[in-house]
Parts: sequence; structure tokens; C-alpha cells
Amino acid sequence: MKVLVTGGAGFIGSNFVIRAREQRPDWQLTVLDLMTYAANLSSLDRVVADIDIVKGSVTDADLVDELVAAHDVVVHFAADSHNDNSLDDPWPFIDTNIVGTYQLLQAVRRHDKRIHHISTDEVYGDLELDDPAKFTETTPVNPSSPYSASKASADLLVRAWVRSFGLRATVSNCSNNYGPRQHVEKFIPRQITGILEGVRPKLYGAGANVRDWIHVDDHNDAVITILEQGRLGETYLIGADGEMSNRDVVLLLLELMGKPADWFDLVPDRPGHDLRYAIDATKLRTETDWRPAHPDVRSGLADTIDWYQTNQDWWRTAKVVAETRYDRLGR
Ligand code: NAD
Ligand code: TDX
Repeated sequence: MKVLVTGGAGFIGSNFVIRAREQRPDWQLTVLDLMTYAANLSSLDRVVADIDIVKGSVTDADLVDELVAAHDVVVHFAADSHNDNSLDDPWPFIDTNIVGTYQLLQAVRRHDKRIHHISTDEVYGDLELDDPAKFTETTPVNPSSPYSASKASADLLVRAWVRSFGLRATVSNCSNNYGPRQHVEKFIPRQITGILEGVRPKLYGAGANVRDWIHVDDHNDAVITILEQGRLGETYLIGADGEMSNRDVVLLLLELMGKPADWFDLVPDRPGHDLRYAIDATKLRTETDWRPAHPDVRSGLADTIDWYQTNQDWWRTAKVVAETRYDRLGR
């Protein structure tokens, strides 16, 4: 099977390519990636001899058409992905996440291929902290930020192309991922690399917001499972019951990294900050044999800390750029 992986030099996409090489060695993989600030080509060092890499944009209709025609399946990770950046400059989110998805859908339709669209639980908005409810596939979309609105828009385009044109597509909405090769602008790598540099973790607001953490390999195993066992036209929520407040994540990182429990700062909150995300993955668990292999966030975080400690060349330059941006945003 020839698989086109968009955004394959980013966090989840690069881990997907590495995982797919291990788990499905007969797949021929091509990465299409614009190599924005969020990409790191060295994430693919381990597999570079076995894959094709094309530098280009999912918004480039001619390039997308040519690449889709030459593959059987598209796994669409490419996106601008950071909420804070979408509040600062929304346009790249509209362009890549909405227009880019449109170009892929049109090419997949023209050439009668299959696409799996990667999305996020953020399209459903947020839940109250004390609400026992979780998101399911029937929760109405209600996005809060320019980023999540652009992802919800892309999800709706996929659904419309399925209904109107019979497109062979599936969608997955996953909760917050953690693991190796995540950009240092994101919460967990920002705090781990900060602690390694002697900088106290920074919690937005009171640190009470809750995220539902899943190891990136569990997300990618679910994507492989949906490609093979998912029903066409369906949406699947992916999550591993990893709800934690941001404060509890920081306390765990401090403990694992040998720092005192009060060694963090509260900083100004993100505007429109979603309170809580939580995933009910019953549909995925019922319809497929996927089960998370890393349900223990504590041991997953310990491995992630090791990775950032061992791979400082991977993140040092990006760290300076990301913290300069945070200084400007006052966070
Ligand atoms: P990332 O920012 O680490 O990687 C995104 C990649 O897409 C980068 O390599 C970037 O260069 C590439 N890209 C950006 N614009 C492009 C364009 N126009 N054309 C081609 N490539 C382009 O993001 P990530 O965290 O790996 O997220 C991947 C996908 O998973 C996104 O669609 C995101 O919405 C979704 N998702 C992420 C999470 C999470 O916790 N990180 C959770 C659920 C869903
Ligand atoms: O320094 C920080 N301090 C802090 O308290 C940062 C960077 C974040 N936070 C908080 C904000 C969120 O409540 O931590 C939580 C996680 O923040 P992010 O890593 O920015 O993730 P989030 O906004 O939850 O979105 C992530 O999960 C869903 C990904 O970035 C998205 O791409 C994905 O769709």
C-alpha cells in the first residue's frame, strides 16, 4: 500500500511514520510537509532511507493532485496546531487547516482514493470541570479558538464530501498527545525543557484546566487500526482515559525531575482557555481491537523526560524561538 502522510515531519506525523515502518514494513511511505517552524527533519533520521520526503504545501493544488494520484491512501496530519499562535495570527490556520484539507479532498475525489483525516477533541469545545460527561462522536461541534474552529471546519468538509460525493474517508478526533519529538512550544515539552534549563514551569491561570493525555504511539496505533478496521464515512474518538489538571501534570514532572512541589509560577491565562477535555472512546474500543499500550501517564512521562534529556540538540534552537514568542505574549 502506498501511503501519503501529510505533516509527517511534525510531532504526531513523524512518530506515525516511525511506527508504521515498524508495524507495517510493506507500506511505501511518502511524507508531504511544508517544513514550517513546527517541523524537524531530524525526527525522521531513523527512517529517512526507507521513505520519500516531499517539501511542499497541502494548499498547492497541482502538487497535491500529483501526489494523491500516485498513492492509495492519504493520512492527513498536516496542520498549524498551536492554539496560542492561532490567537496571535489566525491566517495560516485558515489556509492550511481548511483550504489544505479542501485541496486534499478534491484530489482524493478526482482519483478515487482513500483518506483518513486527523482531528482533535477541541472541535467539541470544552466541558465543565465538575461535569461527569465526556465527548462522544455525537457531541455537537462548538470550537473556541481560531485553531479549533479551523479543525472543526475541516472535519465538516470531510463529512460533506462523504455524504455528497461518496468519498472514501474516515475521521478521528484525538485528545492531547504527549511523547518524544513534540515541539517545545507545547505544554509538556515546554515544562520539561524549562526544568532541564533551570526555569520554573509556567501554569496558565490557576492551572486547574484539565486535558485528557494519551501517548502519541497509542494515538498512531489507533490511526493504523482505523485505516484497517474502521468503517468508511465514520468518525472515531481516540482517548486513553488520561484526564489530569495542568497543575497535577506539573507536580508529576517536578517529582520525576527531582524538584520541589512548589517550584512553578502562575502566569496570565490564555484568552478563551478551554476548561476541560475528556474523551469517551467506546466506539473505537467496541468496533476495533485497539487498546492503549501506554495507559500509565506516569511511566510515559518518565520516558518522555528521558527523551528530551538525551536529545537536547533536537530542541535547543526551537526553544529559544518559542520562548521569545512567549515573552512577547506575556506567557
Ligand atoms: P505539529 O505542529 O507538530 O506538526 C504539523 C506538521 O504539519 C509540521 O511538520 C508542519 O511543517 C506541517 N505543515 C504545516 N503547514 C503545512 C502545509 N501547509 N502543508 C504541509 N505541511 C504543513 O502538529 P502535531 O501536534 O503533530 O499535530 C498533527 C495533527 O494532529 C494536526 O492535524 C492536529 O490538529 C492533530 N492533533 C494534535 C493533537 C496534539 O495533542 N498535538 C491532538 C489531536 C489532534
Ligand atoms: O506554558 C504553558 N502553560 C500552560 O498552563 C502552556 C504552553 C500551556 N498551558 C496549558 C494550556 C492547556 O490547558 O496546558 C494545556 C495544554 O496546552 P497546549 O500544549 O498548548 O495544548 P492544547 O491547547 O490543549 O492543544 C493541544 O491538544 C489538542 C494541541 O496543541 C492541539 O494541536 C491538539 O489539537
